[in-house]
Amino acid sequence: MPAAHRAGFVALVGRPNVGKSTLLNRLVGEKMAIVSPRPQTTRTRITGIRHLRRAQIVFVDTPGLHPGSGRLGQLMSKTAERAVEDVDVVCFVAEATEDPTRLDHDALAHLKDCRAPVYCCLNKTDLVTPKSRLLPLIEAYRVCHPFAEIIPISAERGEHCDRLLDLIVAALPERPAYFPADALTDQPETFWVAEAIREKIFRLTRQEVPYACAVRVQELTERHRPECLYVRATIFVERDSQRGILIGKGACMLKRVGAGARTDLERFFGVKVYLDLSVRVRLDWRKDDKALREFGFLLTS
Ligand SMILES: Nc1nc2c(ncn2[C@@H]2O[C@H](COP(=O)(O)OP(=O)(O)OP(=O)(O)O)[C@@H](O)[C@H]2O)c(=O)[nH]1
Ligand SMILES: [Mg+2]
Repeated sequence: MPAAHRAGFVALVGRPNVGKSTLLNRLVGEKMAIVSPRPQTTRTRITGIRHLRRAQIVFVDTPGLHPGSGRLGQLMSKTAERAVEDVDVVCFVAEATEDPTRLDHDALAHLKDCRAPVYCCLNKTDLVTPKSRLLPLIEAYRVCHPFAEIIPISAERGEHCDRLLDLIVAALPERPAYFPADALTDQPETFWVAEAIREKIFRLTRQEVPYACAVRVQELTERHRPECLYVRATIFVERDSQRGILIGKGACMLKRVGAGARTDLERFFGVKVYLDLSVRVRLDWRKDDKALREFGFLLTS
């Protein structure tokens, strides 16, 4: 008897900056979510679909579990909290370098009512030597939640990620695929393009600036003769001073953001990309419900 086909949803949750988006990209095998060394990079629910011969796994990356401040922070927290509802498996991601005596019980509290099996992924094991130093942390996590399993991994290096994938597949229900075999995500291309731009802002600007930015793609069209993808996008900031920083002297910062994003987009789409970027001020947009809706921060349920 051939093994039955399995399919399901898997939420990746955990504190900010623990490597959830890096793990999503690793498990999907494509860069679906942006990654930065700063906490609270991911703002919305991001899906990435992995297709295997006998299984389809829909991974759901989430903003870090964090007591959100401000209207945007609250929406991000809600998104993360809701992600563990109605999924088949939860991966709780934490850092392997964490102090076992100081686990984050607030983040763990979100797993309390979770009906799905929860795998605890201790990420960034490449930073821990010798590996025996992980044992007290594994023990600390073991006693504080009935995890289905605790797995030390390195999302960046790929260590033990295949084993995690096997465990996830085995825990999924038997059912047909949810999405067509070529689907990588259920988000529109414009969202992905906006995120690629936002990633460069997160990597190139400092302090409050990356957090005060939102990106909207107004146009994404294929052009012929010469063959290219034309992208017109606006970066919204909250203040004039932030606009000045983002554009930079002689527009040097905006050029760096654009060049970085264009390289990623050209690699992904396989065609030349013409990126037309502008910066506008939308006063205090993170506190403005109308702007938040326009920029896509709407809870879907
Ligand atoms: N050394 C090491 N660094 C890692 C690993 N996985 C992720 N990182 C780094 O950790 C930082 C945060 O990674 P992200 O994937 O953006 O983390 P996140 O949990 O999605 O963060 P938020 O979206 O802000 O909640 C980045 O600088 C990554 O390169 C790993 O296995 N080893
Ligand atoms: Mg993230």
